[in-house]
Amino acid sequence: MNKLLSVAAAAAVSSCAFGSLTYNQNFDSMGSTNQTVVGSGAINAQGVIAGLDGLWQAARIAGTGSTALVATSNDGSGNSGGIFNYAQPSSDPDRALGALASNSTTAAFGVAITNTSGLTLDTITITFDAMMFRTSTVAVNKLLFAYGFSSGSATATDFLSSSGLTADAQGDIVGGTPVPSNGVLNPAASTLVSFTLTSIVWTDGSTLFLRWSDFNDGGNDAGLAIDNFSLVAVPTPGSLALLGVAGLVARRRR
Ligand SMILES: [Ca+2]
Ligand SMILES: [Ca+2]
Ligand SMILES: [Ca+2]
Repeated sequence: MNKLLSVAAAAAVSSCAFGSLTYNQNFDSMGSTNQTVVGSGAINAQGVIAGLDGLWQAARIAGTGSTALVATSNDGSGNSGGIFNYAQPSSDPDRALGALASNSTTAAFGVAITNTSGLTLDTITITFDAMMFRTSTVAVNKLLFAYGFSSGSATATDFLSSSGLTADAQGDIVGGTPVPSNGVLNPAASTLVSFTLTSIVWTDGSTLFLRWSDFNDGGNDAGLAIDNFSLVAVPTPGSLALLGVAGLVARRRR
């Protein structure tokens, strides 16, 4: 089978339509139970978040604690630092992946997606819901977004801490206005974020890393989260032209 025509079968998780790569995650497979992050605990030690597709990881990037992270099922009432399996109420099947920072635990989470399309991908559109389940007292909190590739300085084991990733505020998860007496935000706030990265060189076989890093702000921190994540990547116009020629040749040979 022609490699260019085989992309649809290339990935179970990242479905590849003809000439593009699509990946979606709604986090609902976590259910309403806590999810382990085996291997995390020490600063910058990454672990895979259980209950998802194996592509999402989390790490403690700052803080005095050393116990392994747990994606804790919660509605925003929790004020201990860590990562969270959020829903409102906490038994609701519509889950979101979140974080809240403290002195003991400031976390980052992210996803590693490998290009199995057979093409160099050039333009990436990312869409998600930026959510807040718990308000902050003093500062507008953010989960800072950055991206990078396995062909750069980031590896699969350090992309949550690598300085080689490129920060881009378009992908930040930004919380709402602080309130003097903070707590659960019910219903959770949700803002649609959508942006496009252009002039990307995501070569076939290399991995795209996306991360969101928390920060221990002054006062009590917000519980921020991501849901309904979608990524669509398309090849360079040159690749598309080649694809068109290849398709034409394939048809003529029949
Ligand atoms: Ca969800
Ligand atoms: Ca914070
Ligand atoms: Ca704080």
